[in-house]
Order: sequence, then C-alpha cells, then structure tokens
Amino acid sequence: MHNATKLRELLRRPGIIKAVGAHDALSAKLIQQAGFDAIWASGFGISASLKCVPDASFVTLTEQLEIERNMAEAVSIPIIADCDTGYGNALNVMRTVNDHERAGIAAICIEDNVFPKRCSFYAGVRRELISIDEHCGKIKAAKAAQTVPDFMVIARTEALIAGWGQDEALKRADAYAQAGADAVLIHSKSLTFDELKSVARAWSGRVPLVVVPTIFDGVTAAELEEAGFKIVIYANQAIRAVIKAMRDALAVIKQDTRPGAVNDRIVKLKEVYELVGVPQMEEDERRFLPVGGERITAIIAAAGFEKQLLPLIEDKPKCLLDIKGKTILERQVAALNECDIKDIALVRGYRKDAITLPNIRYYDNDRFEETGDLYSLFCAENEMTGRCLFLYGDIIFDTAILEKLLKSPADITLVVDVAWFEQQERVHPTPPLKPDLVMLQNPPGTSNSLRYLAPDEQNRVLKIGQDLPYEQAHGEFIGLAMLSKDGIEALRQAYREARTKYESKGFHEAGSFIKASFTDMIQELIDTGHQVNCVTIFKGWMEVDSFEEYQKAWSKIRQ
Ligand code: SPV
Ligand code: MG
Repeated sequence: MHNATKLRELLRRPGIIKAVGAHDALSAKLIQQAGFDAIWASGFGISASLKCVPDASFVTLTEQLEIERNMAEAVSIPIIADCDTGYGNALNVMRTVNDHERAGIAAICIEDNVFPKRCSFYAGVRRELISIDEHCGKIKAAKAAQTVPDFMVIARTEALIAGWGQDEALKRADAYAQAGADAVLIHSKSLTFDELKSVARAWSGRVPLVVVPTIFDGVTAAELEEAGFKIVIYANQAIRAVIKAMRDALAVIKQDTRPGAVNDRIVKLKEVYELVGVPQMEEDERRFLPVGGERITAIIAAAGFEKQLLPLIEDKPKCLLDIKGKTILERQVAALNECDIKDIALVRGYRKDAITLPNIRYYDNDRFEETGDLYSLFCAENEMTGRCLFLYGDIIFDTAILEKLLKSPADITLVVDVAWFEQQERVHPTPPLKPDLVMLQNPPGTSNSLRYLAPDEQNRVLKIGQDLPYEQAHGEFIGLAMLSKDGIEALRQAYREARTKYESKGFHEAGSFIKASFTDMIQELIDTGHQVNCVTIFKGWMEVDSFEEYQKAWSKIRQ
C-alpha cells in the first residue's frame, strides 16, 4: 500500500491526526514507536541536524529527499514532507511531487513564501510572500503532476506570519483549496491560540485544516480538534529534546570524565540494537549465512561412569569407546569441526587421564560418582558466555542433525527424535536404559504437525524427563541442545536460583540438586516461563548406553 493511501485512511477516520517533526530515520522510528499517527519531515529539523544551518532553503531537494527516503524505509506510518516553497517554480514543484511519490512519501506541503524561504519564527529577517496566483499555479501543477491517486498536496500560507491579517490568510487558504490543495495549513506565530481559533471558525471547510502549534504551545489536541483542525503537527519538539539531552549528558561527561557518569541519562546499548534491528540481523545471519559463522562453544559432558558398560570401559571413559576405528569423541569433534565449531570444552571425570585429544579445553568433575550431568556441565560454566552447544559424551549423530540445530533461531533448542513416537508399539526399554522423553506442543502425526513448519516456527517442548508417562511422550531428547546468548543467560540464572532453592531437596526427577540432569534444568526453565523449542529429527543418531547399544553402533555406523 502506498504511504499516501495510509494517510487518506487516517483522514477518513474520526479524530485529529497527530504528526510529529522528525529530522532523520531514527527520530522517525521513535515517533512511530511512541504511537503517533504520522511523520512530519521537518525542514527546520533537517536543516539543523544535517548541516547545522538555518531553516532558510540551504538544504537542497536532493539532500532533503535522501533523508525522507531513509525515514520511509524506517517507518510504516505516513510521512508528510515539508517542501518549503517547492524547490523552485511550478515546474520544479511538478518534479518535486514525482520524486516524493517514488520515495514513498504520503504528502508534500508547500508554502507561499518567496524563495529562498525564511523560517516563520525568525524575527529579524525579511518576509515576503509570492502572489496568490503564483502559489495557485504551483498547486495546480502539483496536482496535475501526481501519478499516485492518493498522494496529497498541502498548501500552506504564511499570511498571518507576514502580518497580512486574517482576511488575507482566509482568502489565500480558500484560493489554494480551489486550486486543488487537499488540505491547507494556516501558519501562525501568535502567542495564543485565539488567532487561529477565529480563523478556523471562519473557514469554509472546503478541505481539512492543518495546524502547527509551536508558539501557542499550551493548546491541547482536543482543543485543536474542537476548533476544527484535522491534522496537528508537533514540528520541532523532538529535535529540541535531542539538543537538550545531548547537551546535558556532554556537560556531565566533560566534568566527571567517566562515561558511566551519564548512565542514568542514556539508553542501554541493547535499546539501540533493538531500535536499529540487530535481532533481525542476527536471525538472518543464522538463516542465510553458512553454518558456523558465529562463534559457538560446544560443551561436552563426558564425566560419568556407567557400571553396565564394564568391562568395555575398564580403562577409559565411554566417550573413548572405539567404533569402527574412531572413538565416539573423535566422531563428535569431527562433526563439530565440519560445522566450523572449533571451540570445544569437555568435562571429564571417570578415567579422566585417558582423554588427551588436542584442541579441547578440559574441565574436571572429580565428584562424578555423586553428581549428575547438570553439575558436570556447570563445571565448564566459564565457557558459557555466548552461544553454546551441549552434548552428552555418548552420542553419535549425523552432521545434518547438527546443521539443522544450528539454524534454530530460538534461545533454547533441543534435538528431539520423533521416530520413537512413530513406532506403533512403543517398546519399553529394559532398565537401566531410560530415554529422556519429551512432550511437544504440536505432537507428530496431528494435523498441526503435518503442515510444514518453517524453520523459525518451531515446536515447543512442554515436558521432559525419564519419568514422563509413555502415553504422554512424543519423542526422545537425544542429548544435543543449543542455547543462544540469551538462552545461556537464562540457564545460568535459573541454575543459580535453583541451586539455592533446592540445595537440600529433590529437583524435578533428581533426588537432590547435585544429582540433577540437564533435562531437570530444562523442565525447571519451562516451569518458570521460559520457552524451550526443539528441532525434530527422524533417527540419524545413536547413543551408547549398554553393551547391546555398543554392538548396534558397530553394526550400523558407516566408516
Ligand atoms: C518545519 O518544521 O520546518 C516547519 C514548521 O515548517 S515551522 O518550523 O513551525 O514553520
Ligand atoms: Mg519548514
């Protein structure tokens, strides 16, 4: 929809339209975020911010238009461009109209000052107006030139500013409306609203009236609406706010010398990031740049000891079990490296000295016999500063699974195998093998899950744990998860809180907090309102939890 159509729609609605003067894309965005209806691309503001020059035709059409294009890219609400005198005569106005239509602007406003114009409020400058005829010619030319049907031309008269009186102002406004103007702006620098109020009372109502209450600044929008105005322009308050805020902050830094001295006067960096769209950029990077571009740390929990694997693991931990000439750990490292993940940390415990693979940072969990895998992971808490992958040390998986996980835009993503769910008869594994079962928001096989799920529209995990009743489960967590920087922060905070709260109590399925599993912590995050997502897979991975599984791995794995 063209920007002009949006303004036309606003005009059809009851109530006064509130537009605010912007001087660049950022201020336009803030105005939109503050909930105003429209942007006034202010000649006064752009002259000041772009070149620090008076509002007196020193900024060219090209320069002004460039700023307006930036605004049009940054906001979706209508933009009314202050075009001063139209950048020349009637013929120049015609090009001005077409340029603005193409720039995605809703309306232009042209005033009957002579060129070069002088801001209406400068006290000591010469003030002359062009003839009614000449300005009507500009308006007719503008209307004849427009190609976007909803595009609007607002005619502005400076008759009151020049001291030519109310009758002249009304006469001009009426002539401009007859010439085809879609609205008229009768500008005033009177200290009170009375002058314009009586002008508005005498107005024919042929086209809507626009008002700029800069000097008579005590008037409310309701009073303006009541008097008959349809658009109010808060023309220069935003840029004046900027000047004051900058000045104040600069004075404090100058005096104090610590940048932090102004922290209470400035927005957090994160707010700037959000304003300019960094979150979207991050998501786009994940979606469209080759996997692994972002620094990701993989943390492998490989501390545990499982009796049932003896004597296979007599002299080494499980992750060093050899499967067709390569250990599980070597296979994991190869998959990570293939996805360009070179930052690998490993928490070892049982037979820790046997793990000597290079290019891995090692952390030790010497309490591996009495602690769960959550405790192990947090032995590497120092690694948890940005995006992280968590892996159980006993899984082998296709690289494609890792690639799919890395594309997830969510803050917390688990890999869930739904093959298990699809099997008609769900086989109860024999103890001690207890899969980490997962209940999903959109179970596989329901109408909801049959439709295509876009990568950023993922399935949510509702419950996780080994004690989850089989009939409630939809899949199995494979022991591979990814957390964004925010996800990691949430995890660390939840961990700290839970450690104190559950110090001497059971924690979800664990008898005590130190015995807790990563999945207990995930359930805790879900229960405390965090969103946990998953990417679903169908087989393509393997876990070595028993001698039988080890044999299966040997028979299934390719070289
Ligand atoms: C502007 O903002 O440039 C205007 C409005 O034209 S005023 O400064 O009030 O004239
Ligand atoms: Mg102006």
